[in-house]
Amino acid sequence: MVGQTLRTQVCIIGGGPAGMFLSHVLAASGIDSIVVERQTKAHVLGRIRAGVLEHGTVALLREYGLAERMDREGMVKKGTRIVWHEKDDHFIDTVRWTGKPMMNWGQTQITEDLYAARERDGGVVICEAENVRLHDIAGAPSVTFDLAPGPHTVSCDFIVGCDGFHGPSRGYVPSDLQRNYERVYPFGWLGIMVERPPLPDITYAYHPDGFALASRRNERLSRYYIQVPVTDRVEDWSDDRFWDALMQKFPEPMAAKIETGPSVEKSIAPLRSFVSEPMAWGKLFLAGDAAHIVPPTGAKGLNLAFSDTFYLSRALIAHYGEGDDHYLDTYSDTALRRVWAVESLSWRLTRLLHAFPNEDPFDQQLRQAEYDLLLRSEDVQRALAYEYVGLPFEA
Ligand code: FAS
Ligand code: PHB
Repeated sequence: MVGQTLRTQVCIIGGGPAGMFLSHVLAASGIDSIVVERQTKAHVLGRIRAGVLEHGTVALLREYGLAERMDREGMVKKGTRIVWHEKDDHFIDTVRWTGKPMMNWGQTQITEDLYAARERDGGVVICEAENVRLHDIAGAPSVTFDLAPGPHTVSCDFIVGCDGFHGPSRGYVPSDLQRNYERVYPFGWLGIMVERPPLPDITYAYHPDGFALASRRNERLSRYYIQVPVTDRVEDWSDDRFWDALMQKFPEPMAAKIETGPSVEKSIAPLRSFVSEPMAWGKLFLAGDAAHIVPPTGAKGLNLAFSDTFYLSRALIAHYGEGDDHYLDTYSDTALRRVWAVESLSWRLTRLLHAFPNEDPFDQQLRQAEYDLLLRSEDVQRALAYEYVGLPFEA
């Protein structure tokens, strides 16, 4: 069987937002990379996931020439609203407290622009690669995979695992060194996309019967989520049942403004908090969901993938540019400091805004007390806005 042997500086496993952005940023500094993706390009671009960008992520997309469509069609947002059963709303006003806006722009659109940019710039992105294997990570690393007409090998200086939670890369960190931390939630998010105008603000709703979220993609496309038991299946939820459940979680005047319609996409995402340490071993580096997962309550998953690729690209550019390995040597610790801070925020918002089965009256009183303090303390409001807009990147 005729195989192929390719050579590059950085072999990136996974063509999601983390892998594609890293390849794009490295190319801007003249560093070669090859992206190896298991799925077809159409499959990757068909995914509907995140929709909220931190201030720092927006700045990165602008810096690397990926913002033209975002700045034309994306929606700049001053913050996110929380509505609470039988209590006043709270608006997480990131502009008031930090001077920084956020952006409502879909992960799907970002990934489309990344694939277009790699194609335009002659980037090597290999899709439909099967049986990806990593070799000799502590020495002369290489990656092998199967793709017609035969086995392929990519020899490289470094391997970056951007292959998501279910990808193989994380499994190559020696188990005696690896520490995994996990929390699996007893509920998921049932989300729909509907071709109707959205509410003016992205709005989180706390209701004793569970969490709901009203979000948007553009002026004609809205995204809604409700909390459902982790055992539920999409087929259990007709559109009518979804709208009924969503409406009763929002205060009536706001529910009356929600424009319903047939769903054009419907899916359930399980909720998980997960961190795998270290994020580097030998010549292998992990970035994005390959190393950590946050529940979507804080809208941080995609943004963490971008902060990892910011730190890792800076490190690889210093390595190839000045032969300086300080950032490479400290990448895992630096990235994990931000990961854990964001895990903490995402866990706190998930605990605050979801109804947990088996929670007792003490838990419920704590939740009410936490929200009441947010309503009356400007210091607490400022602190939440500081974390929600996106923590600054470490120098
Ligand atoms: P991805 O998972 O995006 O990319 C990994 C890539 O690696 C994939 O293309 C995969 O096909 C490829 N891969 C896997 N195994 C491979 C192998 N063996 N060989 C080669 N390639 C392989 N975040 C939010 O902020 N808001 C949300 O609403 C939200 N919703 C989400 C819904 C779902 C169902 C999921 C799973 C995540 C959601 N997230 C959300 C988080 C999401 O945005 C992720 O953080 C983001 O996709 C992370 O990007 P990557 O690290 O690039 O990983
Ligand atoms: C979304 O728009 O999909 C979205 C918004 C806020 C979140 C999670 C998802 O916290």
